[in-house]
Amino acid sequence: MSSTASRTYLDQFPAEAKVIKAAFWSSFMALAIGGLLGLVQALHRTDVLRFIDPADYYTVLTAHGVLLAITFTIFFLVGIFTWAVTTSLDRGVVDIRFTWAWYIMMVVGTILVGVSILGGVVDAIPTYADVLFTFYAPLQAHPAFYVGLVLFVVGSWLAGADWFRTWWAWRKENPDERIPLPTFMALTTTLFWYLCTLGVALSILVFLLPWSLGIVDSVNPLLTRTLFWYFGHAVVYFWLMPAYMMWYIMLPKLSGGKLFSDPLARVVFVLFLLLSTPVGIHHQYLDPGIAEGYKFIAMTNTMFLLLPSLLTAFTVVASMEHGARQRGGTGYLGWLKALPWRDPVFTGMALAGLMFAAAGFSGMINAGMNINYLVHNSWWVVGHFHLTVGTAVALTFMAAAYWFIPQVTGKELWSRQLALGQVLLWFVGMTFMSNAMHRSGLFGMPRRTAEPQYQGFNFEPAVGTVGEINAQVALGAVLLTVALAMFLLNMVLTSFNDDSDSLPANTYAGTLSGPEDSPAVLDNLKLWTAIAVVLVIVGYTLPLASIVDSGGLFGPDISGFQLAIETDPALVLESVREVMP
Ligand code: HAS
Ligand code: CU
Repeated sequence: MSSTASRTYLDQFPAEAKVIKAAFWSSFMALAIGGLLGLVQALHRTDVLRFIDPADYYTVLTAHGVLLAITFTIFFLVGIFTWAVTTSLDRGVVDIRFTWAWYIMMVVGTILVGVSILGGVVDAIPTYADVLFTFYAPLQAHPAFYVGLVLFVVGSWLAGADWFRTWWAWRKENPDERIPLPTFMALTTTLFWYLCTLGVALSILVFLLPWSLGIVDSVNPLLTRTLFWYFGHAVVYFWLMPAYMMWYIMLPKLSGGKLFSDPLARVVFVLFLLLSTPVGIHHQYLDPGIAEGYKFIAMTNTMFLLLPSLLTAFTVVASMEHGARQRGGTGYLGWLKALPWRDPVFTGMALAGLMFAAAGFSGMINAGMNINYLVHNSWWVVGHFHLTVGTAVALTFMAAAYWFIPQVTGKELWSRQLALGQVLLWFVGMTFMSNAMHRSGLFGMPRRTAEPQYQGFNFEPAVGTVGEINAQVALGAVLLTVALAMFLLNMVLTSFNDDSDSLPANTYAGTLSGPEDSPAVLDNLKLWTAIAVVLVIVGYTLPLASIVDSGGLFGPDISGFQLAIETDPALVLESVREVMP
């Protein structure tokens, strides 16, 4: 075995490394399929290449959204949080069989969900789930879809329990020590995940699943929507927190320095625990049936929630600057040149951070109640989340994988050049695609439609044309797909690589200001959880009560929307005439 200094994660924790590797590969498989479907949609929508039936568009869109936003992200998360907890506590999980159990549960859930969606295009499979990744009523899926989601989420709950158990075991042996930062990050994230998934669990188990099984006749659509968004905003930070963790504990080291402030990082994660959930109504500014006052409260909370990200921008960039100056960088901005731009792990994460700065601005615009009316349900929103989850998160994960896969397999990365080209190409592709999507939203191009043709209208964007927007989106999508293929190729070839000479050691960044500089109360997880619960009660009790009061717990008698979409114009016209004679 190699010396302590150059030990990889595989050397230290061979059993855990196997589970983490499995989680990463599950994540990559979702990325491969989900990503390819993204290309299919983009080319269809922009009218560049059409081979799917427009009626199947929503099956493809659902698979794209679920596989990327839920499967790819969360499998990667459980992998790196398991790494973070075991590495920073320097001890293995309590019982590796338990670890495999939750992983397998998540896999079974994913397969059920995937097959349910596939039923939408394969006649031999009797399921359907064209409900998009936001799966609220009145769209209805086959029961198998909801059961799969439940298994997946319960699997993630058990993963969280696994991290807590490991920490409790460590605490017994180290009663007086501060929680190491990576573990602190994993635990606070897990706590808000428990809190927010209660909403989606309630929505599925009490309403959507019984409704799809025919046990109840109807549901209150606004109630299931509100419960979804109670979860649906916090889930975006569930995706983001592992990326933030990488920016805090890897980027400073890769830059050649140390994390500027451990206490500030703790404050940030505490703020996410407190504020991630009571803001979900900012996705419902246009929903009738929720009073403006509650929307205003959600907006105010959202604006407070910008703070932890702004603090992150400060701390992470300050750490990078510190690193660059250690490497001989000088000047106000000249230090940027001293950063290790040839390292794909660094460059991928730095570019992801840079794009997140832009994503933050579009998020602030979304969050403004009045300006949201302009962009809601337009392609702008799709541009926003391709910068956030599609780049800040996805690009960070891919860059991190260039470091992690060698750690958990003991094999050297196959090609650093290919990796560097890959992260750059992702950045360029996303610049084209997301910028065009944002702009198109400003002149009203809708999201979630296969047929956004404008021949019948006199359409006048302030800058450019519909054709130019479409061309940029299609070009961006093609570049992203090439980047995705480059990533997967590198991962596969790394797995078959026989070289293991220069593997990086399993470490993370030290700190300039450590936990001893922060008050011990920051580590009081019970206190922060209690406050988070109170904030949720304050933010949600009244809106939920009034939704139930006016729409009923199981709603007025509303049946699910038809899942087959009519594409024959004559029949569409006829059905419109029925409603509006
Ligand atoms: Fe969002 C819609 C508001 C962040 C994801 N968002 C969405 C949807 C998704 C999503 C998926 O208020 C669509 C859902 C659907 O299908 O309908 N979002 C926000 C706000 C933030 C925000 C205020 N969103 C995210 C993140 C996501 C995500 C993170 C995924 C991971 N979003 C909204 C709203 C809507 C919405 C409304 C509803 C819109 C509608 O009408 O439907 C904030 O958290 C953003 C804060 C970020 C910042 C940026 C800080 C900058 C940093 C960069 C540092 C730089 C570095 C690199 C490290 C303030 C941290 C330096 C490099 C060098 C070289 C020096
Ligand atoms: Cu949100």
